[in-house]
Amino acid sequence: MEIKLKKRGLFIVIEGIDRSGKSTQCQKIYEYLIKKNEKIEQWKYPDRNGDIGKLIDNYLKNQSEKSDQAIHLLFSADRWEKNKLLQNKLESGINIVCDRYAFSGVAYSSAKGLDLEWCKSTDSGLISPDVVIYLDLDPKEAQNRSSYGEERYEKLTFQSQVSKQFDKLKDDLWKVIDSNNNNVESTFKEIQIKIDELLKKREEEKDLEIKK
Ligand code: 2DT
Ligand code: MG
Repeated sequence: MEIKLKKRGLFIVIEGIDRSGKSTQCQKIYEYLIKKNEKIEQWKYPDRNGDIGKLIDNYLKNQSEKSDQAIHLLFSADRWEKNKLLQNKLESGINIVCDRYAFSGVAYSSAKGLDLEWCKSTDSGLISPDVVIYLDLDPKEAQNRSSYGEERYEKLTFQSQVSKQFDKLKDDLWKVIDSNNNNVESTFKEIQIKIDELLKKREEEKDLEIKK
């Protein structure tokens, strides 16, 4: 009998419109898993420091123009560039909590009128997350939060459209959390329940491997 104790890392994606509290909750998840002695890294898309991410950053800051299709492909390329690294990390047991992923890619680009299926197709084959935590926020509420409006997409009409597109992507993998109350702790409590569930499931899978 071969004993396989290798634990695959969890891939946790946080999604939502701008100012929905994703970065704050990513940090909370990170701290929570550190406390549990888990290996964990925080990732973020777009990765504004990378070669492709720099082009995206200029576009978001209105310092350059791109066609809707070209910017969509750049966002997608940014993910493909790191897909292998992501896979290696997960396989070596590192958990990854990621602020935005391909779901943002599809929601934001299709909100401009690009075909939903075409938007999805460019990310097809990327690693799938174990869960998509969606922080549900009324776009009108988002407007009142700090630093809103600094970047290209931060306008009420556009964010409302993005929110509608996100609704079309929700499936069984998603855990939707109402974050309109702006309460960091109560939002995190709900996330924690989901994470505990995933950790437990992974432990059970590991036990099964040993018994085989
Ligand atoms: P942040 O505000 O989180 O830095 O995001 N976006 C993001 C896309 O249009 N497509 C994508 O694939 C991703 C990952 C969402 C910057 C903006 O970029 C948008 C907001
Ligand atoms: Mg933003």
